[in-house]
Amino acid sequence: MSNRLNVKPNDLSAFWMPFTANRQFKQAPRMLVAAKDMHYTADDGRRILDGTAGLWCVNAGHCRPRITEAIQKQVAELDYAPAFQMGHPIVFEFANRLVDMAPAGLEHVFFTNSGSESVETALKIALAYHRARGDGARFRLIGRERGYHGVNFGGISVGGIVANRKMFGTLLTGVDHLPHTHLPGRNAFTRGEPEHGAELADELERIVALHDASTVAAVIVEPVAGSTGVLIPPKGYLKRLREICDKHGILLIFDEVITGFGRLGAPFAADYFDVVPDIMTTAKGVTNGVIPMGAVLVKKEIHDAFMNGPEHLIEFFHGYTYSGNPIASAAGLATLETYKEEGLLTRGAELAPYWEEALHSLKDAPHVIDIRNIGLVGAIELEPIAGQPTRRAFSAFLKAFEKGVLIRTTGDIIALSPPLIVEKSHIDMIVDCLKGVLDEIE
Ligand code: PXG
Repeated sequence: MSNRLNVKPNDLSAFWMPFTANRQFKQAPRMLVAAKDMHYTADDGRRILDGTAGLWCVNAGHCRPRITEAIQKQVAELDYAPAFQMGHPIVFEFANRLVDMAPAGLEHVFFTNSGSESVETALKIALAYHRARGDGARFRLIGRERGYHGVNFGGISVGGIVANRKMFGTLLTGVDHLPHTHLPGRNAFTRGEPEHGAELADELERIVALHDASTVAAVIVEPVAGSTGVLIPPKGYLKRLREICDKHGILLIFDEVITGFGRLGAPFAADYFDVVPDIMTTAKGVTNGVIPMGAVLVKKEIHDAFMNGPEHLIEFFHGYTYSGNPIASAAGLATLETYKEEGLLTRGAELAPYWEEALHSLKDAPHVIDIRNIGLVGAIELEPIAGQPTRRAFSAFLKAFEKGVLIRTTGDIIALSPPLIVEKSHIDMIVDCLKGVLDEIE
């Protein structure tokens, strides 16, 4: 148990917290000091049930011995090795294991340190690929409204979350956006994939016609949009995007930072929806969230297009000091072993019906205007308080924490994504807690 229990920091002002209401937090801090399996421990000793796998990343649950031990062993043996012009065996092994489990055709891995960096890397690979083939007029990138692709400039440019974009100037040029797929009027309270909206993929044809296909490099989407509040693709939507991209020679990038590593009950969303992208971005669950790491998986043809010219020359001018660092690679290998040994990459499929039933039991609770679910992801959308958007869901978040459950909220949407080791009894606790929360909040 942590020796930090009951030790209070004496000043909270220096740390500028990310994506946080800093002033509110610092008046009434919510501190986590330890974690094990499905639970956190708060600094007052309370056990908090983790309804969000940290931030959608701790898929195997917390402080899993195999992962902890692998990190401890690696840090004592080879702590760091340069990633440029040098290698170490474990990163090659990890890349092989990732390729083994990835959808067929994705045969090469570029390592990063986060989802945001994976996105930047994927966009740069897409642009450079076309140029390497002598098709450098393809410079446009198409994202989607309400998309979240991290917080770096490429990611916020193709992303579609207004608050994440509006403060930051002109962003990347040559970007356009598909419409989002949220159709509450037609799809509210759908279980799993919505019936309506596949035709929204055809908007890609309109965008391509506007700019001419010869200028479009890639389309990037989250197969299931997570951060914006869990928008599940309408039936057939992703297949149509794939067809349109193929027709016009446009690369399709799936941002699987959230959906990767079992979240939907299949290893990747690409498996779940049976649509293979040309490039797939991952992070979070790749190391169970324990050590920062991202991995971009790439089709062989794309990788091979770079492998020409004199052999002493660098083929792709991109990389990070910590790309594939030994400790992250060791954590990643141990994570994949844990997933495999415990069947976690498909466990979500077994639990999904129970999860769905439990979530939808909240249909008649106060303030609820929509419930959505897929795999082990869920969202409960609340009617906003008039004139005060986000306030109701934030109250729900605070109240749930008081009651011992960690949830996430975005706008007025509660998003849920428990570790994949979740038991039915935990699901019941999450839903019972939310019932109480919704009854009590304004
Ligand atoms: N792409 C997607 C699809 C994501 O969900 C990123 C990229 C960026 O990853 P990094 O590692 O740079 O943060 C993400 C991250 C939430 C939440 O509660 C979601 C994310 C991060 C933090 C919170 O919705 N997604």
